[in-house]
Parts: sequence; C-alpha cells; structure tokens
Amino acid sequence: MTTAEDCLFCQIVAGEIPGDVVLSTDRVVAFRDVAPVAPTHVLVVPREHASDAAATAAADTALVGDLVAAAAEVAAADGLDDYRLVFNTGAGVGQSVFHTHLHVLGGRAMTWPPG
Ligand code: D5M
Repeated sequence: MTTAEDCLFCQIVAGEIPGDVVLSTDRVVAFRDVAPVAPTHVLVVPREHASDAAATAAADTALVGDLVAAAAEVAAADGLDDYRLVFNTGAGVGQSVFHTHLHVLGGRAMTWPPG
C-alpha cells in the first residue's frame, strides 16, 4: 500500500518534485498529466493523501465535491464545454498511482464505452 511518505502525488503537492500545476487551493492541486491522452489531460488531486476516490469520500465527503469543482474550473480555463472526468479505482481498471486523482480529459472526440 502506498503511504503518504512514499507517494508520488504527495511529493508533487508538497513541491518536492516538479509538476505543471494549473490550479492550487488549500484543499486540492491540479497539474497536467505527464503522459497526456488528450489535448487537455489534467489530474486533480486532494492535498490529503488517500488511496482512491472512495477512500477520500469516506474520510471527507465534501472533498470529492472540491475535486469536481476544481475539474470544472480547469476545463473552463482550457476553453472546454465538453470534457470527461474519470476516477480509476483499482489496478484492474488501470489505476497506477494510489493517491486519489480525477482525470480531466478533453479537446478531442471521445467514444463510449471506454476500453
Ligand atoms: O493515472 C495516473 C496518471 O498519472 C497517469 O495518466 C500518468 C500520470 N503521472 C504519473 N507520473 C506523473 C507525474 N510525475 N506528473 C504528472 N502525471 C504523472 P491512473 O488513473 O492511476 O492510471
């Protein structure tokens, strides 16, 4: 299990490793994904470490709303009317970083269902 001490996104939040930060509040930080899969690909993360969105919700339900509100700000700043928000939850669906993060994806056409 990833702990706050060895967590990549905690280190970005703390400014210990660089991130292309586009929004920062007392509760959340948003930075551009290092391997973008769309013209806009931003990750919105809580400052407080938790392994996934459900764990964040269990600890602080309102924080999930803060993540979504920040995602909407990021999308608006990039001029997006249409965008996709994704919380991958579990390695089986592609979660690779075990610090809650909300993907903000936009700027190209997308299909449904996702792969
Ligand atoms: O998404 C984890 C995402 O994190 C994945 O799209 C790559 C991104 N990533 C990994 N390292 C970094 C750094 N250092 N900066 C920015 N983005 C990064 P998941 O849903 O867990 O698969």
